[in-house]
Amino acid sequence: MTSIQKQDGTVLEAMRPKTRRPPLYKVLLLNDDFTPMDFVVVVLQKYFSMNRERATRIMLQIHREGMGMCGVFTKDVASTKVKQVVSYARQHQHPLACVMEENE
Ligand code: TYC
Repeated sequence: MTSIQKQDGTVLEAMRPKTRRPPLYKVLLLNDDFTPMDFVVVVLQKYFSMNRERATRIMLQIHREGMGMCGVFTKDVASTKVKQVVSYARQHQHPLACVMEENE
């Protein structure tokens, strides 16, 4: 933070702004043995606006590595996406897990 040294030796320090940017949240999909690959690709396209190529790449990365990031959002948006994805997966009887975590 900028500080100003006055002639009498006093130092004026600017105060830290009292507002902080709200934390952002990663939305993650977890791998499992039962959800079909095609279904995960559809989820990534439908809820995370990915084209088919990118969705396929992310799905395969989750399949190989156990989890993967779908995007970074504000808390409300992340929480809505998690609910929508889980609800859509359950409607189709798939165990797909979707979680959010603070983006440190
Ligand atoms: N592992 C699943 C299969 O082999 C595919 C899959 C990918 C499932 C990503 C979940 O988040 C996931 N059918």
